[in-house]
Parts: sequence; C-alpha cells; structure tokens
Amino acid sequence: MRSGGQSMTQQAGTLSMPAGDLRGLVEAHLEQLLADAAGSPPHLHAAMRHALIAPSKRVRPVLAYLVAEPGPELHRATLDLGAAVEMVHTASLILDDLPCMDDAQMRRQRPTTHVVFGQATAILAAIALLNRAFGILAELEPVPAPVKVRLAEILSRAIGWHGLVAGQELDVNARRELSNPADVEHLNWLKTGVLFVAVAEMSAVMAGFDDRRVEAIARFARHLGLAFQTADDLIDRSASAAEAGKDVGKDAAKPTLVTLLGSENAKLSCDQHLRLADSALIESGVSPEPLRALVKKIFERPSPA
Ligand code: GRG
Repeated sequence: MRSGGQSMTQQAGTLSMPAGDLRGLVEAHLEQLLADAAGSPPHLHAAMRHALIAPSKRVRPVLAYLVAEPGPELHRATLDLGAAVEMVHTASLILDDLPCMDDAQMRRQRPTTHVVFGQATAILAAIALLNRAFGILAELEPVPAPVKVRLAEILSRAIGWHGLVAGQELDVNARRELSNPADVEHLNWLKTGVLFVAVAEMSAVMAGFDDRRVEAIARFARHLGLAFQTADDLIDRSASAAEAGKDVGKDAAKPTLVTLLGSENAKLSCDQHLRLADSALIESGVSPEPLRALVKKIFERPSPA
C-alpha cells in the first residue's frame, strides 16, 4: 500500500497530520515553487501569487498526498504533483472568472485576478501556471521518465478538449439548453470530476499502484468529484458570498442538479455519490480514515477555505 516499503513509524509524522496541517504543508510548498517565478515581470508574478496563494481548501493536492501515502522518498514528489494540479486548477479559476466566461468579481475571498490585474495579465498568469504545471511533472524526482510521461498524459487528457476545456465550452455555450439531469451530471463530470480523477490517478500511478487499485481510487475520486460539484451548486444557492468566499447566485438561472431536481434531491444525489466513493475507497486499499476525514471536512461546511 505504501511506496518505497516505508514503515508505519516513518509514515506516521505526515500521514497522521490533520487535513488542515497537510494543507499548510501544501501551501508552503506552493510558495516555494512560486519562488521560481521571481524575476518574471512583477505585475505577472503578483497576479499569479494573488490567484495561487489565496485562501483555498487545497482539496486536490491534499487528495494527492492522502492517496499516495508517500514515505520519505516520494514525499516531495507527491507535494510537487499536487502543486502541479493545484496550478492547473487555479489557472482554470482565473479563466472561469473572466468577463467573457462567468464574469465573477470575487474568488478565494479576494477580488478576482482580472479585477485587480486586468484581463490581459489574468490570462497570461493562467497560461503561465498551466505551463509550469507540466514543467513540474517533467522535473519530478526520483520518478522514472516513463512514469512522468504517463502522468503528463493523464493530466493533459483530463484538462484538454475531451475534459476540462470541453466542460467549460459546454458550460458557456450549451448549458442553458440542458434539461436532463444526466446531461448536467456529465457537465459536472467534465468541469470538476475529471481533475479529481486525474489527481488521484496520477498519485496512484506515481506511488506504484497496480491497475486494479488505480481503477478503484479513480472511481472513488469520480464519485467524490460529482458530489463536490453538486455541493458547490448547493453553496451557490444557499450561502452568502462572504461564507463562500466567491460570487454566489451565478447559477440560479442555469440548469444544475439543484435547479432541476431541487435542493433536497440534489443532496440525496450527493449522499449517494459519497456512499459509492466510500465503497471504492475500501476496494482501493488506501488507508480510508484520512480520506474519510477529508471528505467529512469538505462536506460539513459551506465555506470554501
Ligand atoms: C485548461 C486551465 C484550463 C482551463 C480551461 C476555464 C476552464 C477551462 C475551466 C473552468 C472549470 C471550473 C472553474 C470548474 C469549477 C470547479 C470547481 C468546483 C471549483 C471550485 O473548486 P474548490 O471549491 O475551490 O476546490 P478552492 O478555491 O477551494 O480551490
């Protein structure tokens, strides 16, 4: 289950950390990686920092760590991998908030990146973060080159024209015509599920899981991602902007599982996905308790950070 034949004692230090402390570790790591941007144009650097080093749950990098359960040998690489996916996620948030997309004013408890730095720099900051994510994967140590190639392939497919980008295109230009909950759930899969699955799958591959365990942890992440998006839609309807740390009510007139099924049925759908996620987690052989604690923390409160 654990990489590099590490003993429980060697693992205990980091893996027994509460998710909040692991989030602190992730944030310190993001700071370190962003130091590489020192010397880039200050306006661009500040925009990347504004978007990336901002209050966030850091669900994806924490997920990466709890799936891999790394020993000392893969500790840094697992943080790198999670940070790479966090950079992609942050890039997607910057783009999603632009006036031509969601036209959002607030994100991660701050004014959105384009509001502070202008649209041109916001777009460039997103491209720079997206680009750096693949550089980080290429530089992972001590990960063998064929494994790094597979990680890059998983990430590229997840965010590309059959993944995140496709989801955003449908969201911007086709969502309003959706009337079937299954179609909405497919959109949720593309916009949110694919990146959850990618980070879990990448982490499992890097940690050396066999195919059966990779499939099970990917299934866990798929159900978690679908539940997460529905919870996000419930927050959009019920939380205040201050609680959510971002604009809310943006989806009130759009088809979501909440607007199509009603809040109560959307909550039932969420619970069903969480049950299926838990079964897959058990099948995966990954220590369930830290991930269950993460799931509990995510779903117990409306605030994103
Ligand atoms: C290829 C970078 C890239 C983007 C292209 C713009 C775009 C396509 C996609 C946007 C997808 C998007 C914004 C999906 C929403 C996903 C979601 C649930 C966001 C909220 O995530 P949290 O709650 O946020 O994890 P924090 O701030 O806590 O990280």
